[in-house]
Amino acid sequence: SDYAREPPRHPALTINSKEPFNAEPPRSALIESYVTPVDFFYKRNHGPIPIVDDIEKYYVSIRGLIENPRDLFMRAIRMLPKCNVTATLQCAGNRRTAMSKSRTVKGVGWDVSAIGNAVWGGVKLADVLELVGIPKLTSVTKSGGKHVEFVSIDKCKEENGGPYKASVPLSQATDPQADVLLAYEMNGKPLNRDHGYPLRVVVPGVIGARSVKWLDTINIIAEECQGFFMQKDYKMFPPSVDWDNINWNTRRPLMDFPVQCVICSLEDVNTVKPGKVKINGYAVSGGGRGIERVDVSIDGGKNWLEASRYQKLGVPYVGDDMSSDKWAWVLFEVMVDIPQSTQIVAKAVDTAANVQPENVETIWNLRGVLNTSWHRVHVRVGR
Ligand code: MTE
Ligand code: MO
Repeated sequence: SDYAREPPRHPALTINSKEPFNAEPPRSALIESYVTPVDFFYKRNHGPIPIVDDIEKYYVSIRGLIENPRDLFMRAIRMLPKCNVTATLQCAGNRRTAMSKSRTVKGVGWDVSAIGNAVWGGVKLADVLELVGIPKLTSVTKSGGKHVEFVSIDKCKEENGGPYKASVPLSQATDPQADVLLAYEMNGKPLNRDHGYPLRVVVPGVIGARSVKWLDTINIIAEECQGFFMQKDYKMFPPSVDWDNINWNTRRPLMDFPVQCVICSLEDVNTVKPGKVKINGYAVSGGGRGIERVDVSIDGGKNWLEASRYQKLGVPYVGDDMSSDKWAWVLFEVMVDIPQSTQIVAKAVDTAANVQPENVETIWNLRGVLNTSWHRVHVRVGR
């Protein structure tokens, strides 16, 4: 079958769908380190994992509304200045299972671990586009190009057997500060097959769906990509829209993800001994916005304590561009005293003062995307 040559995977992953392979680590694995080990990084696919055997023959075609189309071999890509960007990738479907409990949604179920933080090594897309004659900070080319489309070599049934694709605005692609990468490394090692070998896009601060793996072609186009995953998926609809009255054209493709925060040190439900319990988790926001605050409640949201935040272990998180990784999550930690069985809640505030919605019902949507409601876990106190 098409799935006969899938790569090996860590047995501790929870498999949410086998073919295509979709899996996430136990939540506890996410808080063991700031940088998520590749084995424990969630895997989100829409088809079989492609095989690129001959790296010497592999190249990316750059074409479309540009003067000088060009095929870039790995050798040429590696000659550009190398950048390492620490960025959190999060699937828009993270926490979908919890949303489906309020009302059924369509999509692969995920607990809270469709997210990971990695050091991506590669070249800036802005430098690559400069090679083909598009200057930095360009929002439209002479021939009318306004978007940059990434086309993969994989095959998805949603594209009728065609490749996965997505686009970002040219202004973002040519902005060196936006840190859009063509990455060939993850955590200092060559990308593995699951994560896009030999080359993938990483769009920091944006839902994972735009970070196209196994890159084949870069198209400079006038309108945003018309592919399935841009136009018929990964959009957020109001709670009133259902499958019989949906009009996909009324909504924009999701890009930046909103502020998110999750408790990872407890499953729902865990039993703890009465007394001190350490609460740990992650918090992250999109668009390069930092985390201003993480609040934790041990009485279901009546009273709150502020958690401490860090990126590097033992170094308090400051949240300015100089001393923190602006595209990366922060881990949080707070000691609480739990005398009796209760509901523990966490919520974050980002540096633009955005807050999370209290209840999932108010943000329910039929595709089950962007569940950023307050994260709640029940603890039973026992012995
Ligand atoms: N790129 C290709 N070619 N095919 C895919 O199915 N899935 C996207 C994105 N890029 C996908 C893709 C989605 S929805 C997400 S969330 C991320 O890849 C997941 O990246 P990861 O598997 O490296 O964690
Ligand atoms: Mo995703």
